[in-house]
Amino acid sequence: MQMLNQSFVIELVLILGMTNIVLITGATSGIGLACAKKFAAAGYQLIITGRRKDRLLHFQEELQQTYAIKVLALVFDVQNRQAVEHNLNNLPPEWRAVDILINNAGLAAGRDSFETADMNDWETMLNTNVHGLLYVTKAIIPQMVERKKGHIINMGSVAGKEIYEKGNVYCASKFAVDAISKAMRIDLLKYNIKVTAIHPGAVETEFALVRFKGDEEKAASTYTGIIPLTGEDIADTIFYCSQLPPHVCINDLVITCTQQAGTYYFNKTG
Ligand code: NDP
Ligand code: 8X3
Repeated sequence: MQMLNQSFVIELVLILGMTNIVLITGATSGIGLACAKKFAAAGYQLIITGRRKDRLLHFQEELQQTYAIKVLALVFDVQNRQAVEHNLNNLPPEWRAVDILINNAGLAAGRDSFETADMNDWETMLNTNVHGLLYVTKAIIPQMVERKKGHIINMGSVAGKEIYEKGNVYCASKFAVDAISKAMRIDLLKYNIKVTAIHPGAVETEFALVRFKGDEEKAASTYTGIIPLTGEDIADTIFYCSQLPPHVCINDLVITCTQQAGTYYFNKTG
């Protein structure tokens, strides 16, 4: 019965042409994938992106089948400016009016002291978390500016609020996301565009596995003794921010699990 109601509402929304489009970068796992499912369940049309083509196409199919929505899957590396511009400046006409942009694609590479950290890791983090976010946003905002409508949701981190030992350039990249979000909010104010920055603490996704380059033991130790946030917790929070009335914009939101305070303090009691 509940499914029937949901399908009916989605059908009605489609017939009335009320469907909104949400673009989620980094939707092949973790927070991005959880966001894709959350917005799909609410009847949104989705543009999902990522580098891992097989996964992206698998989730495109799954989301379309499960939620009876349209999903456009775009495979590109956000670090590659030409690839970002090629994909996003050539969206099919019916996909151009993106209402919500979730700048989620990102990563930490390594957790090393400043003097021993790998320069390639630093470049990867800055190119992905900062440059990638800028390339994607610049490609999407012209139609938001024109329509005087839109919501940009940037994925920051508690690491963008406080520095921790061996966090160095990952923290710097998320401090940049924090600053860029504030700058966007000010500059885009005249166009009625909402900008929200979300800053999670520890979320159990593939994040730690990527950070520790496939070392499962190290990755698992990130969450030892705590019940971390899940991708779904963050997706619920983002969805809430996106559903507020037109005159309300959450600017900046820090969210941790109950056993974490800031970047450094944990109550690791299991
Ligand atoms: P995951 O590793 O599970 O997901 C990261 C996503 O980003 C994947 O879909 C990956 O797709 C995509 N991605 C990474 N690099 C690129 C790239 N160069 N081009 C395109 N897509 C890319 O981690 P999370 O879900 O946890 O991370 C999502 C965001 O949340 C990141 O910005 C992260 O910094 C932030 N965050 C995470 C926290 C955590 O504790 N997990 C806490 C605070 C913030 P693919 O590999 O297919 O390209
Ligand atoms: C991820 C959270 O604390 O590992 O952004 O940097 S932390």
